[in-house]
Amino acid sequence: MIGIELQLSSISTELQSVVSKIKQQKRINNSDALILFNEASLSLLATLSNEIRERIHGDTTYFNKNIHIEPTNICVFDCKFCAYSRLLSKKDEAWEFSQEEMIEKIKQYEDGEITEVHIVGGVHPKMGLDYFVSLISEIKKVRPNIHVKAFTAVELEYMCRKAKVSYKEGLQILKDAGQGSLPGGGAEIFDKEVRDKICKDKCNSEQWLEMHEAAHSIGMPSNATILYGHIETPENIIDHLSRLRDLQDKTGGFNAFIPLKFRNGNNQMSDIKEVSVVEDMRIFAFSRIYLDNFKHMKSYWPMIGKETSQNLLAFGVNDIDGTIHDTTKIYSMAGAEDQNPNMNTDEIIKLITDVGRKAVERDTVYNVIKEY
Ligand code: V47
Ligand code: SF4
Repeated sequence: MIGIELQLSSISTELQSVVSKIKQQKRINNSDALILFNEASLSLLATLSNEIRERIHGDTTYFNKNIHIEPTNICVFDCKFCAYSRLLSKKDEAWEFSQEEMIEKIKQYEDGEITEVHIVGGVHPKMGLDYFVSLISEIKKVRPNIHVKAFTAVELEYMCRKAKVSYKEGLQILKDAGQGSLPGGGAEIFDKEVRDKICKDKCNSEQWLEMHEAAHSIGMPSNATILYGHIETPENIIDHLSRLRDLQDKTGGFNAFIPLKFRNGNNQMSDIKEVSVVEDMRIFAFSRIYLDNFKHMKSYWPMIGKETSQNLLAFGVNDIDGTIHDTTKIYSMAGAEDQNPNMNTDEIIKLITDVGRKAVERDTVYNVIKEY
């Protein structure tokens, strides 16, 4: 308390009134948010976001036991930040797993050893709705209890368009096959001008939001992301969070928000310098404060790093995703430090408890599996 009073004495009256709103648990509007974003010190953002985190979760920090399956890196789209996709013409660096190979990957883990499979990949012109319905059904046959969190809104929009079904119909077909939820990728930045510069050809912002609304309407929860640290402005970030907060007010279907730091390796935006860890901390804390109707704030460690994820536990984060078992290439190909992302349960628990937090294993939808 003394800390925040000292901080308040040296800030503008505009920022003081924003802080006072936050302290009274009142919603901040977009002009308040801009003042907070531009004027608040890192320590003020830390104090405010940590208070919110501790009010909702105490010291609890969630993780899960999961693997990723990336069916292919062949993609019909050409996002400028993507280090991972290969067009059909550059076949030498492309991969395309068969269903049998993907099922074999899952069978490597005993029933219960992992609770979630996260499936996201390139948008392959020949892998459509039927293909993925069959994949999910086969997964559920061999591991009936596993939660399938699959396909970004970008992949889903393409699948539904090709199959000539509405978003709701397509999602219902996938749900009936056993899909449990949607990951948050593909959101990038909703502002049209920026989106057109970094990923013009894939699903637009309105379609991304409609897809998630359709999922929520049939009882499939989802996550949301933002791709930050490239050409976006503070106004673009606030606009992005504002559209997510509005949809969450309407549906309540988002579980977690995951800020994704732009990594500049091997892509068409490599000339843009990556932002500092201080900037990471500011974005996470700011998002925790602004998104007052999101319960969970996740730091995805394969992308941002283990140490930064640990530090972010003091900046609003209450979830650090899962064990991963070296099953994703999206970030290592874009220059993330960890070329073989893998953490065993003991390492994850140590990462959390070393900074005085409590480690709790969860399933995908935040049911508690084990407290440590
Ligand atoms: O949409 C691609 C991002 C996302 C880069 O919901 C990049 O639990 C930074 O959606 N630098 C896909 N980011 C990953 C994703 C995800 C990951 C972990 C957990 C969850 C979840 C979702 O990866 C893409 C894009 O925003 N991405 N390239 C890059 N160079
Ligand atoms: Fe394709 Fe996804 Fe890469 Fe965009 S980010 S090019 S949609 S794999």
